[in-house]
Amino acid sequence: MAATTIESVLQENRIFTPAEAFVRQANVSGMDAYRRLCAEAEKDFPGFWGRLAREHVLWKKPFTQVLDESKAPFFRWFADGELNASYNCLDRHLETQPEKTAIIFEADDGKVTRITYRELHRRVCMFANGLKARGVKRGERVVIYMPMSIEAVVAMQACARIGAIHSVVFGGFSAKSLQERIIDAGAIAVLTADGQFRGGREIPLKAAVDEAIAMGGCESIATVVVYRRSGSPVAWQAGRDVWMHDLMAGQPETCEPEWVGAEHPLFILYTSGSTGKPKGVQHSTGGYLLWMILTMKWVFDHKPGDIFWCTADVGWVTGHSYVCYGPLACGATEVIFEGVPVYPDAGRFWKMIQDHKVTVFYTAPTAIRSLIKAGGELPKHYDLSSLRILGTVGEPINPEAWMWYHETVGRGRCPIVDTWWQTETGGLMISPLPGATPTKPGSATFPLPGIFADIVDETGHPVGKGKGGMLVITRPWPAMLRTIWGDPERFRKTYYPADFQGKYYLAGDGASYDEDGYIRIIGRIDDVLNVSGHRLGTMEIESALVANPIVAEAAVVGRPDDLTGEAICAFVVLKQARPGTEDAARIVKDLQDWVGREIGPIAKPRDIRFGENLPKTRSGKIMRRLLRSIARDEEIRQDVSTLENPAILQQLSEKAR
Ligand code: 7RM
Repeated sequence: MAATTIESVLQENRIFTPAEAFVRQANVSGMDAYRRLCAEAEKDFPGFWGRLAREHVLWKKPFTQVLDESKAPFFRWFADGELNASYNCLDRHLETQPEKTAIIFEADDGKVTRITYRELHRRVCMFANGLKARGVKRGERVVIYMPMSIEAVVAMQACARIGAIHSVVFGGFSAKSLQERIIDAGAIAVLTADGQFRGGREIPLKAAVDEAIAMGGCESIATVVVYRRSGSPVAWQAGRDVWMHDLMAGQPETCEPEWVGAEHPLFILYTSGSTGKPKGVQHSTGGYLLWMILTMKWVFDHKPGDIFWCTADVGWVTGHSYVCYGPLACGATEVIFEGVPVYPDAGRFWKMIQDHKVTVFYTAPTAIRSLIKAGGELPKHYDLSSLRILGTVGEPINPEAWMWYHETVGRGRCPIVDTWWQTETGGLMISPLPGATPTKPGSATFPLPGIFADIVDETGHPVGKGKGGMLVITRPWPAMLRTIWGDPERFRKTYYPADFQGKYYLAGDGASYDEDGYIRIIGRIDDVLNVSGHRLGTMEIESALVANPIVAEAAVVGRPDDLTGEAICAFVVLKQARPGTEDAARIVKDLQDWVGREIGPIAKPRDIRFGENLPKTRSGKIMRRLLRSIARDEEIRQDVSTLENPAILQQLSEKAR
């Protein structure tokens, strides 16, 4: 494990206390209420979770045991209870509020479509019946590769309804990435669309599915369901391919939910790790759903009159938890947006908040920074008075962006919840409660009730106030990942390493406590980059580069970037001679496009530099520290005495443009 005693250099003393009126109406009202919940969890851990699970989730068969630790770290929650996630998201609202709008969908071109809980339920049932007719059964894996749409939510909910395990692949990933995920999951069906619209451009999706399957190894796929979005022509394989509307036509409008055990996998979502191929993070049904409901109520202070908008794509965990499951389980009205924040202009988000009277708005720091840059004054031209809570997720938010969000978007009235969590944690973990926690810009503040987090040194000892180290979670929690699909050993080694006697969940993030015990997340401690809030393994990008026939060796590091958080820098050794300036520019472009095809456009290296070799120690280890300095155009001050080949530092410092 890397040395990780991190010194916090940032001093932030501004404190924002929630307004009295907000506190009074909040679901968790005031710090004492927060502390009471924490104390309850501390005093009787299973009692706390058992109470909440009985109060907030609808069970077909009640559970008798809350937590089974006998096979730790393979924890089991509410294991003998039975339920259905789609029933909890839809059917429970049919009696109480069938005509309430569930989703307000705004297309890229501005067209708005609303759907009620009754209608959403009907479509989910019809689609679920259609999937069953194609032989999709409980436990089977279904890959979803769809644009942001009501139909994507219908697809996910339909899988949940029949107990099939969905694995959503972000529409920005390439055919190659899609193929790898289809194979790893052993999927029998792919649900996709002809195309999607983003920023006025049409991007084909079905073509990538065809390409992925043609690459081979996907023989398990018997069905490809296609949602007609763009109307553009697509290739068709009779027997295998079916239009979504044809599949649904004539299907019964109700579908008995498949009652599953609480531990039944709800979904697999692939995420980057520091080594090897992406990990299929496997989530459960009961514990996951409970935590989505609780975090909606505690952190987003959910109320029946809210218009909730989480801008994340359903291809990421944030879109699973706070687009597909959390809001619907709470009977919320939510906004789903197909497009991008800067189209037709950088006022799009603000216009949508105004038009739909959004009350709770949840987005990523990278979006906030890009909107500041593209039009920091624009929010002033819109009526944002409906807003009452602002949230961020995905990466550390710099205090400047936090202050802008607070003042210019929230007009100083809205608490900001800076929510720290991961694909693996399922839902929010460290976050302010809007009606309780005094916030500090750039701090995710404290763990939520029932979550036991700490910051420790390499030996697992808590570092204490004013110090930095590694972020760990010291007790299991209901929404935690259960395993890595098909690789339980990798799960154990990655998240419950022997360094801490297998007792702590290692988040892979560095963090520090300030003098008041506030937690500040510093960033990854492993070889994972965070580009625009998206996790990318350096290994994945290196493997993609080396897969190119002209590349001999590659190393990838991140450098800080104002807009995207981190930018990807690649150091490449070619099989041919080191290129001159003109050749270099062409090869850079070729390699960027190559990585775009291998993984997806988000993984394209921003800078590529060429050397005859990489800086290595005598034992052959690449010295990434040095590469990081070079990537930042810093003078090299580190000790280079262990370096085998110091001359190449000069070569690598020359940037190819
Ligand atoms: C939800 C999500 C997880 C990684 C995580 C951190 C970083 C996320 C924050 C944050 C600072 C935050 N899932 N991260 N939230 N860093 N403050 N509020 O992003 O699996 O894609 O990424 O993102 O490094 O480990 S994720």
